[in-house]
Amino acid sequence: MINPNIQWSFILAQQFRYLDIEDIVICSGSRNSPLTLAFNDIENFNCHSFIDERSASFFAIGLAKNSNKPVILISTSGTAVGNFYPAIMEAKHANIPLIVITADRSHEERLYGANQTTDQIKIYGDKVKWFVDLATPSNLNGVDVKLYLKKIAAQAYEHSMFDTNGPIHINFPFRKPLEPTQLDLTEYRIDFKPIKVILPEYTFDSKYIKSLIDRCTSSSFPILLLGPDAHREISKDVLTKFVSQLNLTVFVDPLSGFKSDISDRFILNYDVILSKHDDLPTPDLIIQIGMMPISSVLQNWLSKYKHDWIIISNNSNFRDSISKSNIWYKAHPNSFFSQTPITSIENEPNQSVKPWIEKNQFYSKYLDVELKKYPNFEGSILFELMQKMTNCQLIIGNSSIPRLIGEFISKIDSSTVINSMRGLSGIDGMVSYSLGHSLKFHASNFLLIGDLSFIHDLNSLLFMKQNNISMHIVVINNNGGGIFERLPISKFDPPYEQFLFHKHNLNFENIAKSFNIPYLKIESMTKISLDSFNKNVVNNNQSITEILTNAKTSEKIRRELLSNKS
Ligand SMILES: Cc1ncc(C[n+]2csc(CCOP(=O)(O)OP(=O)(O)O)c2C)c(N)n1
Repeated sequence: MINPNIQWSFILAQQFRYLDIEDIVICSGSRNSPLTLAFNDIENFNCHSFIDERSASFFAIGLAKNSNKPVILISTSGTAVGNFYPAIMEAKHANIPLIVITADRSHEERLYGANQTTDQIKIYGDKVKWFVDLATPSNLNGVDVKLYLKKIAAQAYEHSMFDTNGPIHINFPFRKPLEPTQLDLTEYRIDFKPIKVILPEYTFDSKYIKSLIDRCTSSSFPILLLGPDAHREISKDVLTKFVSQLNLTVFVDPLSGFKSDISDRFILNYDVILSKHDDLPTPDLIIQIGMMPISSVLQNWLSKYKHDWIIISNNSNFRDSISKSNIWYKAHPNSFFSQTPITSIENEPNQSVKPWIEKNQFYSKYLDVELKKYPNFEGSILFELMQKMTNCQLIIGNSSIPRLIGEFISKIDSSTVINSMRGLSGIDGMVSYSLGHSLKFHASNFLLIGDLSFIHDLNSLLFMKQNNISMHIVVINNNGGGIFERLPISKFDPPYEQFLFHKHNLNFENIAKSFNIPYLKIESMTKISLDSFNKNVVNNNQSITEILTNAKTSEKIRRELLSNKS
């Protein structure tokens, strides 16, 4: 006999497959078993199995961000649903397409204290772009169930992908029995005419494009800010063309995914330059692609800025946390600039750019020399490690690591693909996210992460091990939250050490051992330890390297290197 729970799950899953969705992340549970059976049975879905919903959901957004296709995330009812919340927040802020399907009890079983049952209606509030509570599967007479579910899947897809990508939520109630009467599910695999969803592409009226070109060409010192995730919005080829033709100087955020290899007008060292000089030319036009750059020194410098600030972004958040921008082109930068018929060519850098280029080159050499003097400073460690990370994907955790890279790393190999998770800058789910982002990346994957962020997501190591995902995790272990050493609160102890810094004294070797992942401890950065690191990476598909550092000493050196005196 046909079980309607499974039949409905098959129809929904089949329509999703026709919409070219490939990855399904399924969390262990009984109420969602009709969905598990259906998605697992349909050919060409990649189903990933998780025990921890928080880890699963961050893994899903890593996958979705990498493929730019919706990933389906499935859970049972109850607290399992709540564990998706942080990743849904991240997906909303970072515009990641995610289709969350939570199993629930049928409508008549809710609200009366049934086990593992809570109010799941609109549980994610406005963090999701669209919500639907489905009808409970049954043999509905006179209702076209196929059409009903195909339309649900089509709308879910559309909302997750248009006009900005984001998370959506389908609550799916099931009445027992949840299992089929036989193992063979052939009778559920039905053929049907799917709904096609064709999404529009924006084109901009040429008068707006022309006005941007005119604005750039009449400016004496236009700056392009490439913020975090800019590489998701514009390709290197398109960027290279319009930067040189519009004579832009480019300030490159460490998480933008871009490096200095495009032209010498790409300024990576603005943190150290601005820390030491306050007399450099200021821009008279700013264009921003990607999120607001993370550097607080840069943000301070720009807080006095008074001219036009243009944001080009398809993101529905107005990406200006310092309230300086006054023009927003709601466009995907790549298609916007691909449409741009640029004619004005002025390849010689103007007078305002020259001092910036000189300082950028000077500090690139300066940092190379200075960092060598302090081998155990966290900035120097990142410098040395990043020299070794080529032809790979490098995912950068949150907290001090991206800031130190911005401040001290002046060269990143052009073969290194940089990624991060910056929607809300959480320290949660970072390892899981990296595993999702790396699953389909066919080269070495590295994650640079702080110790507290690593501890936050230890459950992910189970999935990493079981699925043999290629990943080398490098934990910069300063035995607490080193970032807080930068703040005035670090002088207020107690409560600082216990409640902010949070010393843990954990033994990471034992943790690595319990997951059977190759482990290396580096107590001091020497040539020998770097060679061991290389060997470990070359010989293993996975590894955990723990590098011991001292947060207070590192912060002292950091300040010295950035101060006017050095
Ligand atoms: C989920 C979440 N909880 C708390 C914070 C606040 N927070 C920001 S950085 C940080 C400490 C991170 O420490 P670690 O990962 O060791 O990196 P380090 O600061 O040493 O670079 C904390 C707790 C956050 N960003 N996200």
